[in-house]
Amino acid sequence: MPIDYYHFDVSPPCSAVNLCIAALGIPVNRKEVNTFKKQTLDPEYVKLNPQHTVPMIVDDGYVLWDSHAINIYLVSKYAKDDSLYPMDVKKRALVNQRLFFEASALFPLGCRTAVPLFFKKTNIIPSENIEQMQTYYEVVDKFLEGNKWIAGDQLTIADFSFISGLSRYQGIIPGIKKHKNLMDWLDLCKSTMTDYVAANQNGANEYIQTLISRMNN
Ligand SMILES: N[C@@H](CCC(=O)N[C@@H](CS)C(=O)NCC(=O)O)C(=O)O
Repeated sequence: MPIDYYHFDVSPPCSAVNLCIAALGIPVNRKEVNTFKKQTLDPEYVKLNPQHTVPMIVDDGYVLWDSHAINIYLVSKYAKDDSLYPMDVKKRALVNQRLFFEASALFPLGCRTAVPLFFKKTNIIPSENIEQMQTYYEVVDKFLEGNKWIAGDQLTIADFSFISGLSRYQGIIPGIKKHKNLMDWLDLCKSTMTDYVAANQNGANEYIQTLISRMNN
């Protein structure tokens, strides 16, 4: 029975899971939950996921949410090898470090910046958010110093998490272009990730266009 996959493609963490699903080539039963329409607050959804977030999966009755947890689970259960989430202790710890940075710093800043715009609470991005994001661009550029991918020399689930956010944030917060490692890695993701356009680009375009139109009003 295919996995039920609850998603909304404008959302960065859903793109992270889309990219992982595409890389693994596993069939899923896609169910859109539109966060703009607050569908995550439907009582049936909250019963499954009290945090009421997308993405979420239900795999043969097993319910799991949070993009990082989902990608770790999918790779651990369905991948042919461990390349996307290495078994080697030090390689895995590095992937985890990147994931925790994305989950605790990068994504929350993106969220604090985008959500008030999406819900028309403001039409500006505060200067401290711009400065903080630019600092993060610099940090991620350093992660990539001497590394082809976010956590070393091979593609891992850390790349899925980082590209889902950074491909969106770069469209609303300037400053990424001066970071060569980051620009090379963005190009590498675009040209090599499976189903990149459907899994990430389309959602990123809608995210950026919506926020730019909010800022112009
Ligand atoms: N850390 C979570 C973040 C999930 C999250 O915050 N999702 C947002 C969309 S980007 C959401 O579902 N918001 C709707 C709500 O909170 O009701 C993950 O990686 O999955």
